Amino acid sequence: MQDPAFNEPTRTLGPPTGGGTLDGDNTKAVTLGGFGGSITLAFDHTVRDDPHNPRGLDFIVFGNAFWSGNDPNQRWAEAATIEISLDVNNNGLADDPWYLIPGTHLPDPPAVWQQQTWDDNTSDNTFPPAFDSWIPPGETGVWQTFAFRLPADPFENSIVLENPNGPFATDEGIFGYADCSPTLILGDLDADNTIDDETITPEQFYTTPDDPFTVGIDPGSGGGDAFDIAWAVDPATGEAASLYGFDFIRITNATNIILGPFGERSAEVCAVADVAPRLRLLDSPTRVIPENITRR
Ligand SMILES: [Ca+2]
Ligand SMILES: [Ca+2]
Ligand SMILES: [Ca+2]
Ligand SMILES: [Ca+2]
Repeated sequence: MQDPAFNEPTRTLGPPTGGGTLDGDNTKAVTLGGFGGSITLAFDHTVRDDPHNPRGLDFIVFGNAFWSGNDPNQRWAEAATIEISLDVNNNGLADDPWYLIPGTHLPDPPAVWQQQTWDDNTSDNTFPPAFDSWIPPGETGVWQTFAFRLPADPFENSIVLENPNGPFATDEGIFGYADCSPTLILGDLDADNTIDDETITPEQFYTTPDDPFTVGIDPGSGGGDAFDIAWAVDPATGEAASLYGFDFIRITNATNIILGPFGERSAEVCAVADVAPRLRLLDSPTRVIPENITRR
């Protein structure tokens, strides 16, 4: 895009910089580019499908989405699909099978596997892009990108991503995709864009997942879109992947739309976090047996 730093993939490493519910913060954002644009990231450890994680949610992807008019049922959002892969052959390379999180709107992934052809001849409008600044770094000539395309309704037809459950819904109708939910400002424990805890660290704040099934952001969560490893499926068969964890994550722009002056609709990624397991309370006795109390 216009700002070359938007294409700098190392920006996705480390914690996000939250913009809150009213605006996205782009200081750490990487744009995925047009349809099929993707980024693949590696963890230095296997992210586990850990039953101690809150609500069983194992990882969080942070983008620059925000609420339109501060209404959580109307999101400025550019959805991206999530695929995860376990380093089965233990060679440190992402050369193992990929599994898709289908989310709410990809019931039959093979039916929506699509390609987009691009070329670097911006004056010929047979293929996009139409501007030199949109050509991804390193691409020349003609190239293709691929993705599981999200349905036009609700992802492409309207500028704001509307909750299919209605304007006053409390149940979230769209989840399982990246860059749909705001990243809160560090220390804002109740999603009102004012800081409640000056001392909380990014490592604490941005590892507490929001409940993706309910509208709005849970108290204490730093926002973002949270995922359960158990949601992953083999995209060819729909069978559960049954992964105990993953080492690699691929995030792919899954909408194909060019919005006049806004340019390509492209998802942004600011960070990915392994959820912190819920801390166990101190193990201690839970009751006193009265008849056995002895005092001196
Ligand atoms: Ca899980
Ligand atoms: Ca490997
Ligand atoms: Ca607050
Ligand atoms: Ca939520």
